[in-house]
This record gives sequence, C-alpha cells and structure tokens, in this order.
Amino acid sequence: MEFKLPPLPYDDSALEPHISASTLQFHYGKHHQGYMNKLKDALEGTADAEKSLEEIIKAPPSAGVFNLAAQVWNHSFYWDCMCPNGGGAPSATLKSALEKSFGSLETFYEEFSNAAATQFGSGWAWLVKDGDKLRVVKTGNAETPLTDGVTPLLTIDVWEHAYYLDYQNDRPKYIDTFLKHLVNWSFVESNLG
Ligand code: MN3
Repeated sequence: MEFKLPPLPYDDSALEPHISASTLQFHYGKHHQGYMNKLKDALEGTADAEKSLEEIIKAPPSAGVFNLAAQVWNHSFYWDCMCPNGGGAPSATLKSALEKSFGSLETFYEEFSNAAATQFGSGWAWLVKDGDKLRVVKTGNAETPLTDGVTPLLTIDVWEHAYYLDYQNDRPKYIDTFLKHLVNWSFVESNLG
C-alpha cells in the first residue's frame, strides 16, 4: 500500500456551517494523518507493507496495526459519505432499497440515529449491505464492518473529535445535521454495487 492519505474530497470550509473548517483541519490533518503516520512507522520495511489496506485490516499482524489501519480506512470512507449540500432524500433506487429493508425511510433514519447516539464512547454507526438486505450496525473504537463480510454503504464517525468543536456534547444534533445536510447519497448508492 501507499502510505498516503487520499485528499479530502472537498475544501476545508465546504461543509460549513455544519462542520467547521477547524474541525476538518484537525480531524483530517491531525487525527486521520496521525493514524496514517503511525501505520507507516509500524509497517514500512515489513512484508505487510506490500499488502492493500483492506488486506491488512482483514489479517492484521497485531491489534495495534488493526486499529491504525481500520481508522485510516474508516475515515477515508467517512469523508466520502459527506458532501456540500448533502442530506435530504436519497435517490429513487436507494430509497426503495431502504424501504424494502426498513419498512420506511423514517424507520431507517430512526435506526441509524439511534445506533449513532447509543454507541457508548467512541465509535461508528453504519448502514451496511448484508446479502440482499440493508442493516444498521454500530462499531466501537476502530472496529469496522469490513471484517464481518458485509459491504459498508454509509458511516458516521461518533468519536468526540468528529463533532466536539462544533456541537460540544450534543451528539444527537450532530447526527441529525449529518442526515439532513451532509450525507452524500450518490456515494452511498454507488456502494450498493
Ligand atoms: Mn474520527
């Protein structure tokens, strides 16, 4: 793998007023970059450095390397899950897939929000494709559904560093704003395959 982060898919200030430039600068430039720097230090010069990030996550040489590799992957995926002027209603194809699995869009929003709000401590909430069904799951710390044989479609980072500068301790408001104003539904749909 190349030990280099993909660039953010938008400018630092593109998600304002919902996510500030300073949150993105710290979150991408310090946290995400920090995981990548440590992963490079841990793997450079070893046989694992020749593997892809996904291969390392699925067969990590240590728990420490798993945490770094999964945090690198989860964050890159999270950036792609957002866009300026995002949120609102998904496109017709995705909407019908969500209705088929959850009964209604509202039920999906509720389940996703609830998973994100009730993840104790640091972690992530996800929409995943499991066979022909869509499900909501949550993972703690660096854990990722990539290791569970399901396809991630959407994620929200609920570590405090993702929202504290903009929302302080109001995680539910961050989650609500994410769904209403930030989700890149065309990226989510593209993950359906
Ligand atoms: Mn984070």
